[in-house]
Amino acid sequence: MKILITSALPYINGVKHLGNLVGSILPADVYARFRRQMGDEVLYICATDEHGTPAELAALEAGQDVADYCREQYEVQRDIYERFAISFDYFGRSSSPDNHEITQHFAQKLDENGFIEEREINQVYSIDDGRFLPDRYVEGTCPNCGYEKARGDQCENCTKLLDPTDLIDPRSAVSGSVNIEIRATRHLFLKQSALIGEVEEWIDRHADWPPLVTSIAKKWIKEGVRDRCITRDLSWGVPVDRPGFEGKVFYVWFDAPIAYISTTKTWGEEDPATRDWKAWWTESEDVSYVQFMAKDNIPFHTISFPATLIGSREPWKKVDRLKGFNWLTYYGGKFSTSSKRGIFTDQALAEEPADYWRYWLIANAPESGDSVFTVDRFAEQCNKDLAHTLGNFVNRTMKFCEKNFGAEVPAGGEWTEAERAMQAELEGLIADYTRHMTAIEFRKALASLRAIWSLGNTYLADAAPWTAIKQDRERAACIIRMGLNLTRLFAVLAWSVIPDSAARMLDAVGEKPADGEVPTWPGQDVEGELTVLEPGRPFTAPPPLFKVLDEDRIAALTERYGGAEG
Ligand code: B3M
Ligand code: ZN
Repeated sequence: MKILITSALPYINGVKHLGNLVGSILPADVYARFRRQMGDEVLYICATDEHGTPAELAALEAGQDVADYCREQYEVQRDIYERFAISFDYFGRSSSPDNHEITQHFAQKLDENGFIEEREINQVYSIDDGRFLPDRYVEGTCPNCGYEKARGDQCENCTKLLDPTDLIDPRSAVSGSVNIEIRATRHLFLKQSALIGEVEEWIDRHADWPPLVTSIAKKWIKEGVRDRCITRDLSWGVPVDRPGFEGKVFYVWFDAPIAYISTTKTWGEEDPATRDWKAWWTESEDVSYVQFMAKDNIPFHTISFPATLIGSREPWKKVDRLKGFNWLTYYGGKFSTSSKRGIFTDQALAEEPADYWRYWLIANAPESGDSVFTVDRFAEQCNKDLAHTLGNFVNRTMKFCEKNFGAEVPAGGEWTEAERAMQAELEGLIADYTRHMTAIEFRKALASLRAIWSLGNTYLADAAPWTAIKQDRERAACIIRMGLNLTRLFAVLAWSVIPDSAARMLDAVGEKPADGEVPTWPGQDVEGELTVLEPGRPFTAPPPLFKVLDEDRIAALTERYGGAEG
């Protein structure tokens, strides 16, 4: 099966926080890894979302040319995701030449098919800046609450939605100039109203979508989907190739989802002989397309982007499964990029290894509701599950073996009822885990994974090789051989979530996959899985896999990031 996976494109305006990570890129990565382990042909595509007002504003604030700013920030984000072990097949940029080309292609097709209309609208023009100002580039006093720094789209103080013309004493946010006026300007509108019937029919064919997704899409439709202005008076973006539209670009939300397609094209063109990029994007049963995103992005992916695809009257692949996330809160409040509240991805990596964050975030993914990050919760769960359960199991097994049998899988002894009972229970747990991963239910999946690790510990505690060794060396050998085989199996099962630790475990038992390969997901034959490591196979006990985050460490993290209201 071919599985196309995309995660919402991270905005270019600065390093993302943990809430962003768990809302799209990280779960997409875990799912991509899992499907590769299942033997599926996976293509995981993502890119930075580089156009629009926030990019321009961030560049302005950084005192940089916007193109330079984006180039630098792209590298910063790319590097962070690499350090988080995100296994993109390609991580591109929405500002790429391919995205320019394909965005213009869609605009042309939509126009040919009668879904684009030119309309004249009134917009704020700054005479001193020599440009039209998008709503949020206009600042002034809020007519509702008197706040002096209200933006043209919304007052941050009282949250009232505004039009720039509502503001008292309006001025340009770019230069502060008050020399501004309203001017008529022509823009392109996508006639979503003419496409919404087909979009709704398509949504109705997806009865299997999660309720969060369907209810958000339906709510939008019920509130009335209006034609949407898809051009802007900005210089940074995909230019509109049309007389009279010089100096205008497409709206960021028009070109950003198209970057899923164009980034796939860029990937394909790296090796056209083996990579048929178009096959991934042509409507067919051979490809299953799964998207990951936070819930605020759902309307764009269930309505606007499908309208673009459908309106082209070309057979583009549309999403089959859409996984939406609620919010991860920071001590119950919002993670916030603008007020730098929360833990950002670069900070997280500077504090603890990627696997700790990956594990905690996926175990607590905000699936059925919001979930809460606190340093205490993070430390408590990493300690309990990673250090005390998984780490201790591996450590105890290998240390005991080294001491009593040497650094190789010991021979002797036969399985007893204890091994058979454990295997039967394990089979059930692996089946649960596989089912939840297939259903993209991460919290349930990780509960199964934890249960699998605990089963190993219970088995070891009950079988008690440290007692057995005193009377029956063969029995102890059998238990430890099982412990080593469980270590391998635990690593295979955890690979998608904590890839670095899993690789170290596999390396220890001589089973680390070659570069570009992945450990195969266990099949029906669990007994076979538990006897892969045969007697005589050497191993190298790794240093402890996980450290305990002790009180000092927790205090230090709390002081740096702890819930003080930002
Ligand atoms: N850039 C996500 C956001 O920053 C937005 C996603 C685009 S996906 C095509 O809200
Ligand atoms: Zn206000």
